[in-house]
Amino acid sequence: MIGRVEKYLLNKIKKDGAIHLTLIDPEKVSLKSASRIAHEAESSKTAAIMIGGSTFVSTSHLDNTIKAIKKTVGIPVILFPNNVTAISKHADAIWFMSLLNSLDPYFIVGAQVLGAPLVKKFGLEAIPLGYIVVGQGATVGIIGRASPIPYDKPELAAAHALAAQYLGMRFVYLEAGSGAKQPVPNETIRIVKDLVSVPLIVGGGIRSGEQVKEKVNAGADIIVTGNVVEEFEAKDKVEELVKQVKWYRRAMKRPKRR
Ligand code: 1GP
Repeated sequence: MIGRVEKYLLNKIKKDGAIHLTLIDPEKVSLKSASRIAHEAESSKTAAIMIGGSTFVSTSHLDNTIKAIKKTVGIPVILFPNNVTAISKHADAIWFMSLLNSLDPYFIVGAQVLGAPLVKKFGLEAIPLGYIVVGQGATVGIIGRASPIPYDKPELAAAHALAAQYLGMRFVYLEAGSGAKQPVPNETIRIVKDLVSVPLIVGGGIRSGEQVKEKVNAGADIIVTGNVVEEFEAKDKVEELVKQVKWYRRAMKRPKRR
């Protein structure tokens, strides 16, 4: 069943052409800066806040971070978990994700089996997501025991994405890894987007408005940025990134030349 947060994301993609989400890693920020970043990102029109990182963070710090963020923003807060310890009852929804190209069944379905009853108990909205690690894989590739899909094999990324769709996952995420030197190539995005019809999320190593424009033009429906927003003034940076999503929207609406 499609819940409130998922409907909100889908409507926003439909209306705006593509959207931007701000990822906050609770391990890297204090409560004060988490709530400041979220507030500034919201005022710069990011569509939702994602909470997660690749390594362990104490559950109480995770809970407190989300509570601090929820006090300052009205947009949805969505969990982006790396394990069962990253589930908090204070969020609005959870990307219920499977790392499709992990070599370890724990990250494909094991953690999900352990986490599902907790998601139910907390009343969290679960949004099914096929998660695919590409390129160098970065920390998430190591922790998730992934066999990252090389950038010169875009057709393999597309086959994984299509399998996710056929398995009933309603979003696909192409992940280059947090802080990746090279974000997901535009050509990979284009090839994946041509094959699948579910919304496509792209993240990892995206740092500039220009890159956002390229990724959205290639077919990304959702752009996720984390590092760059934590490093710079969140307001200015998110404004720069969201502006490019809007640029695309305007370009889409421009009447075609005959
Ligand atoms: C990581 O895709 C996200 O899981 C975002 O990556 O921190 O490099 O923006 P960055």
